[in-house]
Amino acid sequence: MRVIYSEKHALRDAKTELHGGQLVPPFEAPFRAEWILDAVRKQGHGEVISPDPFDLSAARKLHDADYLDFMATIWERWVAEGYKGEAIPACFPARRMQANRPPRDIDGALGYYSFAAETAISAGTWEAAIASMQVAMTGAKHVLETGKPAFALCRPPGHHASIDQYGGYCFINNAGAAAQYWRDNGMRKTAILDVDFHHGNGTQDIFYKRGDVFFASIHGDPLDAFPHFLGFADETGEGEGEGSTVNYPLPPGTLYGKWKEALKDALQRIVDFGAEGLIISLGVDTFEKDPISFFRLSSDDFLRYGEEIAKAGLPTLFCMEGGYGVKEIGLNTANVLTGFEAGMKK
Ligand code: Q9C
Ligand code: ZN
Repeated sequence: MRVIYSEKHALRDAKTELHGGQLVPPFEAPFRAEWILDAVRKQGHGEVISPDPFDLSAARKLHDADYLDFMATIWERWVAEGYKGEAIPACFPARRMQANRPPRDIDGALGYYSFAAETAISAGTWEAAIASMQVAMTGAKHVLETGKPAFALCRPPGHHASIDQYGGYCFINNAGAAAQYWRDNGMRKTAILDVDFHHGNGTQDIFYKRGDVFFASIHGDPLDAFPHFLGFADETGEGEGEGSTVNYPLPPGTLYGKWKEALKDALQRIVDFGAEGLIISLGVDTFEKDPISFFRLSSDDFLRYGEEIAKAGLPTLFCMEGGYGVKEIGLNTANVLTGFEAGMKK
């Protein structure tokens, strides 16, 4: 399978993540992309290309202009402010406060344009986020032109990035940019299936009122897992998007058997919707040994579900999302791609 990768991912190298009351080395770190690239090469997905230099015009259809301006300038503003650490928000527009006036003050702006505090912004973060979006869009282009699958090795990930907020290690919605690319280049209906352990709150937010991009997510029940405040089964879309969002929140300890039922249901819904292409938000943090998640998929389960996805018979782009800590993130990611290719031949 064609792989798209950019060395610029390494520019996203924050030193801190707010975790358990401490500033720890981030779970979302450069080694992830290197381990994944090694493993996909090892399984023969060796045709690795660099991304095309796409500009932000697709991203502008997903994210608000003021959010993108904020992201482009926050690090230099933070440095100019004289702060010593990385940029972390500490004050948010919470219940019964007003969330309609972007603050002039930098600490206020950080809280306004984020929904969580674990993700520290550092030098190079924005450049890496743009490269990651280009990786996704280049994958989308490849799939559209050839009809063949591709793996966009995106880093930083994207599925938590909403219309106007970053968080959960995400800044630009890469899968969303890929879907937008398909829509802008002739595909009438597309679908994003999010199999990352965490709910794709950003992707859902972006497409919630749109009828052209179906969104399905299988994830840890928000009552038990990040991002906590979105991803419930009663969220089904709004307006033209009514009926084109579906969530499968699942409990702690979920094994492949139950997870696969959700996957099959989601794929059926996507086929019934009439999607002409499928984007997989591929997080491998569903793995039993993931350090921050609570599903119990084994490495072989990733092979199996890759095969299931192929049965939908759609032109497919895989966009990397989460998966942390353990060496198996590479194996598990490569297994999905290998399983998919095996499924295509059946
Ligand atoms: N400090 C993705 O998988 N909070 N993002 C976790 C550990 C944030 C996950 C708690 C998790 C974000 C793309
Ligand atoms: Zn995740």
